Amino acid sequence: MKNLILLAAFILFGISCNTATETKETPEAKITTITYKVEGMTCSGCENSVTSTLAAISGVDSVAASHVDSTVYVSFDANSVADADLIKAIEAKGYAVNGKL
Ligand SMILES: [Cu+2]
Repeated sequence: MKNLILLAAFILFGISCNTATETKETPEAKITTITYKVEGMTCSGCENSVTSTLAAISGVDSVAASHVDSTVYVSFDANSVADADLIKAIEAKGYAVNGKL
């Protein structure tokens, strides 16, 4: 009988441990929008290059680039991707990020 109580205690302990891990909260999306000042875009091809590069990054929601205004608007989940990574990706394409609007 004592063994049975011990066994029951172990089972209960196991169940409570499982529920503890299952109810772990997943972080909610923290949608952030930034408009970068980007130098070096001269045509719609440049806009497409920047747009497709950023859109391919996980966590990026939407992108709008304009070579006329020298701006790149990005909407993203700040819990998935960092602002600095977006800047790095733009600069890796050969354009210069000159701050934000
Ligand atoms: Cu171009």
